[in-house]
Amino acid sequence: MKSNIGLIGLSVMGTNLALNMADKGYKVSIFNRTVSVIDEVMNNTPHNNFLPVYSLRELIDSLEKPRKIMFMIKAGEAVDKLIEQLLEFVEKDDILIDGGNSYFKDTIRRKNYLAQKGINYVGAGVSGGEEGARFGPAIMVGTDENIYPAVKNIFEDISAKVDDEPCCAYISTDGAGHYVKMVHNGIEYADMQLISEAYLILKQIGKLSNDELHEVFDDWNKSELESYLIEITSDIFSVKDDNKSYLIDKILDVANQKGTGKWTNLEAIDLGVDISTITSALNGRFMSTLKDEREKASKIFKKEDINVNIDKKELIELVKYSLYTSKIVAYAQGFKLLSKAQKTYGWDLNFSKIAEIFRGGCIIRAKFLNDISNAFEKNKNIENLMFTDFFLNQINKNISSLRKLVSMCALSGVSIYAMSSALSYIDTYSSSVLGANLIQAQRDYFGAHTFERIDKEGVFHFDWIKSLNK
Ligand code: NBP
Repeated sequence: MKSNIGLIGLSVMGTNLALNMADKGYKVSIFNRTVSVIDEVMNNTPHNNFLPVYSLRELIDSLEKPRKIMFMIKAGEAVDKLIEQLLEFVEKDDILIDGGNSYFKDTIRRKNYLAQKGINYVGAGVSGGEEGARFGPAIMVGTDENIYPAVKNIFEDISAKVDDEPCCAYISTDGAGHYVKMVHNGIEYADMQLISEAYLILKQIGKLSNDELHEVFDDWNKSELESYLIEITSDIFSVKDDNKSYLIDKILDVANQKGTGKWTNLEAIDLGVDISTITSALNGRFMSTLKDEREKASKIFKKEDINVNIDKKELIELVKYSLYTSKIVAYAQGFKLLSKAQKTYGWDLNFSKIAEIFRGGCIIRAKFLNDISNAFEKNKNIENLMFTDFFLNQINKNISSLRKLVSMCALSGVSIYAMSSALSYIDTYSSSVLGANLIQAQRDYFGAHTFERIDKEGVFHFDWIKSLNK
């Protein structure tokens, strides 16, 4: 009996995805460039539905046609190299599936390259890390619509389920799946940064103990903030190390990053979309790595005493609703970027469906995504998530909390990069007047860049210097 699918790349993600597929009854040919890894997998995590193969030739011969070959390998050059090697063996109508975190423009390029050779290409964004891969990731699929049915069943079967619905969807053509995964990762950065700011405020201003923080986050996880990240945050505050000290207090205050957050931000700059709360999260990570400089600066820069007179309960409520409001902004920015991308790259994106599949398997899975999905379902062509009735109400209800908290942090010198940028975004987005008329005037003054007027159609230039007799 031939295998249903081949899986190349038996590192963490590949091995777990292969096990997930095998559990669901698919026969999987497994292969890895360093072939000793194949034996390690067969020894450590054997499965009756695994067929170990030790060369690409053997892999090709083991698969039913049209062949489906998925790779879970390091993104970048490795994928191009592997595609070149596979081209020696694959036949017309075979389907190559890249499940790694590939850059979406690479996926578009590879799709077009392979299309010339009659080979089908799928760019699948797979979210959820090791556990997701093993027990149910969210899968965002970019490919030609007529190719999707060939991978739909297997992807739906292995994906996470929420209310029996698979967290897997056809997104649009070529790089759309990897794009949505990239934006998902950007939102994940913002979510984590906002939560860490909530922690910082409660710790520095509210002087909450780890036990109290555990309780607060546990409570929040029973509210509109219910999410995987809030849940694990609550857990984290309760964990002690071997010396019976809280582990969180022993962890260095530095957070690195791997690159997908950077791609989201570069892309937003390319498309001219403000995703400042997501950008703040990336900047927050950059700044965190300057630990020595920050230590030095903290001793020489003047700061007010963090001694705010506020009731603990009141502070917790302020932080809760500020976190919630800022989170709305981060998601609104992510979806705004998707909206611009669909126009730029010719995709047809279903925002409601995208929010729906984020509800399971993903690190950003949250109750809140139901509200996003419903909001977009009712308002398919809305310009901004913040315009939808539900979120508009939430923002108007909670903006004063965010305003009060940001002011309090500004006065006491607590760093809240992302929350303050969320407030600025709302204020900028809801300002009919921004002062950009002055920027037009300045540009025309020094560079004759011209300007538009509110009282006449057309483009104008004014001789500012001459009129001033300078
Ligand atoms: P890695 O990203 O660490 O990649 C290791 C795998 O790539 C190994 O199997 C390695 O084979 C293979 N590989 C390399 Br490196 N160069 C190759 C080449 N030229 N030809 C063939 N194979 C090559 O593995 P991972 O962490 O399991 O992630 C796999 C993919 O999934 C990545 O794109 C990653 O970004 C993405 N992803 C990861 C996570 C996560 O939580 N880790 C989550 C979501 C998505 P070797 O054994 O011979 O070196």
